[in-house]
Amino acid sequence: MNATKAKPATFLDTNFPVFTTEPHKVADLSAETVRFGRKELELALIEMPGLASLREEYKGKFPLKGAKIMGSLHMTIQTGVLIETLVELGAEIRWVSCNIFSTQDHAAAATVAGPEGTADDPKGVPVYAWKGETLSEYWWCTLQALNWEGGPNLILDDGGDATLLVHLGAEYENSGTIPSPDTATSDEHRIILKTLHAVREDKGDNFWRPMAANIRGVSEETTTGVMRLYERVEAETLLFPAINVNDSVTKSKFDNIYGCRHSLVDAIMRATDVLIAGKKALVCGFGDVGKGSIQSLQGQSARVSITEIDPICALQACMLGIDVVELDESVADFDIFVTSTGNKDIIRLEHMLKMKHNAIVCNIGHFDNEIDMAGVEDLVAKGECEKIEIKAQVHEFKFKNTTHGPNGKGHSIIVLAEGRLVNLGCATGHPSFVMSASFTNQTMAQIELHQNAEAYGKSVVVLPKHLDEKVARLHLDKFGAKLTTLSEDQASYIGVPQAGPYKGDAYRY
Ligand code: NAD
Ligand code: 3DD
Repeated sequence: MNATKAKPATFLDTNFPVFTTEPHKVADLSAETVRFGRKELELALIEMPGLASLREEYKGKFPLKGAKIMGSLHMTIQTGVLIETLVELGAEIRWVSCNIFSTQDHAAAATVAGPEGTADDPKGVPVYAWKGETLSEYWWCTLQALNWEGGPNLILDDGGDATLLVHLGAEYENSGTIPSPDTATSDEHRIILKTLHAVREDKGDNFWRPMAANIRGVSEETTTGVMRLYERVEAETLLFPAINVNDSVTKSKFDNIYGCRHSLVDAIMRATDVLIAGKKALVCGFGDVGKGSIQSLQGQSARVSITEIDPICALQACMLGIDVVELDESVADFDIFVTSTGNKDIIRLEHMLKMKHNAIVCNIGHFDNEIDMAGVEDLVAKGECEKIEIKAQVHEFKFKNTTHGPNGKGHSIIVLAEGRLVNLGCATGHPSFVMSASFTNQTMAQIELHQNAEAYGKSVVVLPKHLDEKVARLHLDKFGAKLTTLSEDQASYIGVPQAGPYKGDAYRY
């Protein structure tokens, strides 16, 4: 009698093998979806002069030859242009999205097909991403992109999830134990621990340390990911050098501000079709993203207020005629709520219970812990609130025990993208031109790490200012901007090199 062949282990509740042999996994690799994606990649490149210029500058030189880059960054059309720029510069790539709702499926398909391939004969890069992943599928995708013959030697991260998985994996292998999923502090934390247990069962207890040792560095895209890196420097647990791309001026003072100015109301309108003009809108946090979000809402003539903890940012708001309010006291006054703090527990259940009927609630920060989604989902589980899907990433939460809704019954709130970043969950994120500046910094950071990672030790650094100014220069022609030339005499008068950098490191743009 044949011994029954042991069924390969499946990964958590996904029914996927823990490690797949599939070269990619996307929602739809049909010819039409690939065509649509390829066309949008072509159009996007024209709007991404920084990346186009780097492709030209490094044509035939392959500065990233030998680089094996694992990318965890929203799989959008703009990211597709970044990926194909890195490939043109010589890199090998494996890619996932850094959010369960942010993938644009046609971008994923077109990136798998590649410029020389087709839906039937894909010649692009391995992408494991689709819009609407479950959390288990999300971490499965991250694991597949890291699982590479000989391992990746660079990471390009947005929010730090890929960096986190490698660090936790190596840490627990060193300590000899992986905490039980029962000790988890959230659903996502539980899934991460289960991921690490599944890997150990499948690959033993020396899978992550060799991978971590092979990784020469990471470039981090966003504020929250950078915060996590500095926490590791503080705790002396950072395993490899990191370049903080977010704090390039041509990233955070453009993407975080003008990108959100463009994409916040785009998302609210696509999700709800609500008139924003005249409505009272509250933005929690008045940093770069908060400033862009306020401008976005003001562009639609909303009446805007902010909350802040930082007196300097609060004073900036006052100077712009924006009210600075305290959420607990004013929650019932607003029609639209946007969190942009990079912090957690900003809008809590007690706030939701006091909100106007059909108030719109969304987050544009990186993670979904700014809004207490776990708290409101818990109320749904208890039967005290009904969750109604209006359409994908748009839900009505109908409270049963409040009395200020229609006919004195329970009120509702409309939550977008389930509390995840709304501009990528309910729209397509920032426009190509803005992402061009961010991704030109990313490409420069990857080249710097590939060429000089060991020079940085286990630290977090920012790209030098002359590269920041180079990124800005690469984007001026598109606007027909004409720079003034600084004379030698003027340069010495203000004490800067004639060719720049034109500002000191302490300068605040
Ligand atoms: P930032 O540090 O410049 O701004 C955050 C602001 O929130 C700060 O001014 C801080 O004082 C304030 N804040 C913190 N805790 C608060 C609280 N409890 N109440 C009120 N205000 C509080 O950061 P940023 O660059 O604006 O990024 C904010 C978030 O947005 C981060 O998670 C970042 O990763 C993310 N981000 C998202 C996008 C996007 O496209 N969705 C783009 C860039 C950055
Ligand atoms: N982000 C916003 N729009 C994006 C797009 N179209 N493609 C990729 C990523 C995009 C998020 C970025 O702003 C990222 O830099 C961040 O979160 O800071």
